[in-house]
This record gives sequence, C-alpha cells and structure tokens, in this order.
Amino acid sequence: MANTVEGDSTGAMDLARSLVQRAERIMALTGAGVSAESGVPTFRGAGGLWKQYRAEDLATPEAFARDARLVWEWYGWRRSLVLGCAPNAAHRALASASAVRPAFHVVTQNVDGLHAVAAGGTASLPLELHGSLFRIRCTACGRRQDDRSAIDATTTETLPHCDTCGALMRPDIVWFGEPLDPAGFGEAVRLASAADVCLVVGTSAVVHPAAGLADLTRRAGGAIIEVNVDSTPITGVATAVLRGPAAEIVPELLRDE
Ligand code: BV8
Ligand code: ZN
Repeated sequence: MANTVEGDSTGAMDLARSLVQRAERIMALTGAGVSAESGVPTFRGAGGLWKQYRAEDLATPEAFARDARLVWEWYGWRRSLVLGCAPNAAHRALASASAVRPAFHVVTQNVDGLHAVAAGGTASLPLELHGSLFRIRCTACGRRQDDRSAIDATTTETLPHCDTCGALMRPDIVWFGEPLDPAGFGEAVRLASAADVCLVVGTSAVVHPAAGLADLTRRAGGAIIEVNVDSTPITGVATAVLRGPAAEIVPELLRDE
C-alpha cells in the first residue's frame, strides 16, 4: 500500500483510526521515541545516548571484554535514570489496547521496561526484543536473574558476580553483533506477518533485524501506521504517517469512539 496520507492533518489520523478500528490483529513495534516523553534519552536524536557515547564503544561484546567496568558504568547510569522515569500516555494507551483487544501485541526494541510497568499485572506484557536493563546474565553459566540494584562500577570486583558460579554478570541486553533471542524474534516475525496493521512508534528504523518487521506486515498485505516526530526509512512505505509526539498521538489513535 502506498504512502497515502502524511502529516498531522486530520486526514492522516482519520485514516489511521479507521485502519485500527477495522483491524483484527495489530502489532505495535516501538523504539526509544515512545519513552522520550518519559524522560528517557533516545539513541540517535539530538542529545541522544549515542551522541555522548559511541555505540561501538559500549553496546558490544568486544567493549565488554575490553572494559567491563566502563560498560557497566554506562548501564548502571541508564538503569538509575530509567528508575526515575514513569510510563507516559503512549505506554498506557498501548497497554490498555493490548489488555482489551484480543490480538493487539506490543513488541519493543526498548530495554527500559516502561511498557511492562504500564501493563501492570495484566497479561499484556510486551515482547522485549533487545532484553532489559533490569535483568542480568552470567557470562559463564548463563544464569539469568532480575536485578534493579545500583551498580558499583568502582572496580571489576565490585561489579555483579554470579551467585552460582562466581563469574562476572553482564546486562541481559542484545549488543551489536549479537543475535536476538530466536524464540522472541520468531514470535515477532509471526505477529508482524499476521498483522492487519503494524503500528510503528518512535523508532529510527535503522537497527536490524527489528527494523525489518514492519515490512513483513506490508508484504503480507497489511498496513503500516508510523508515529514519529521525524521521517524514517519506514515513512516512505507507510500507509498513514502521524507526525508528532507519541504521548499525544498514540492515545488519540487508540481511543475508542
Ligand atoms: C545482529 C541494545 C547478527 C543496547 C541495541 C549494516 C546494515 C544492516 C545491519 C547491520 C549492518 N551492520 C551491522 C548490522 C547489524 C546491526 C545493525 O542493525 N546495525 C545498524 C546500526 C546498522 N544489528 C545487530 O548487530 C543486531 N544483531 O544483527 O546479529 C547475528 C546473527 C546471528 C549470529 C550472530 C550475529 C543486534 C541489534 C541490537 C543492538 N542493540 N541496543 C542498548 O540498548 O544499550 S540497538 C539500539 O538501537 C536500541 O536497542 C534501540 O532499541 C535500537 C533502535 O533505536 P531506536 O529505538 O529506533 O532509537 P533511536 O534513538 O534510533 O530513534 C528514536 C526515534 O524516535 C527517532 O526516529 C525519533 O525521531 C523518534 N522520536 C523521538 N522523540 C519522539 C519520537 N517519536 C515519537 N514521539 C517522540 N516524542
Ligand atoms: Zn554463573
């Protein structure tokens, strides 16, 4: 489907709302932009995380092997920052849609856990493709555990170590050059391929394989709705483009009559 309507015109919103209302199966794919209004810095935008740091220097297994202390210092800082952030109206609107609509699934690239906080105890937990700031994994035996503690990155010895085997723990996050969890990504492919609508919210759509999910919906005959303050590689193939902040647009898009 060509890109029929763009911008913040009511035309785009009317079209997008009718697509959502008519759709049976919807997959929402979110990126850092959905958390921007919660105060979580994005990666590539102005003031983004990658502006202060180079992704290659921190979010790779090589970086961790070279300087685990520095990498943990960065993740510890991000964890404490995110712990001070709350879900915004976009997270809440997506959580309530996935709680009330039988086939509405949230798939996120974010590691900030804010979709899960917005979902509360409901069953509509998001699929976290890139892992979580609040889960750690043993570099030796693979033991995983939830962890929200403050990270003491003074020395390698003060970093988190495995309760089972004593080896160094790492963030349970997918770094560049690492494969996504096959089961999780397989489920995302299934959801995207079956979706009548792929709702892409707040992603620059440059990181693969997540960025390729929306196209699976399009190729299977479904529609893409993009919510973003900027244009991205998806804008040109989107059925409707809603230009503006997620916390304002997503609740409007998903509200019932
Ligand atoms: C893999 C975890 C293979 C770390 C992340 C060349 C071409 C294509 C691909 C590659 C290539 N070279 C290398 C690759 C592969 C690489 C990749 O895609 N690189 C890109 C950069 C070119 N991918 C990988 O390495 C992946 N693994 O391919 O493995 C393999 C297979 C088998 C066996 C072995 C290996 C792993 C990818 C995951 C990497 N980890 N993060 C961490 O978080 O610390 S990626 C990182 O980027 C984040 O996870 C984030 O989720 C992701 C995407 O970023 P966005 O979420 O989109 O955020 P961004 O800041 O970019 O954009 C924000 C958007 O929001 C903007 O559009 C902005 O306009 C908008 N916005 C801002 N405010 C608002 C808003 N929108 C709405 N409202 C607002 N208020
Ligand atoms: Zn271990």
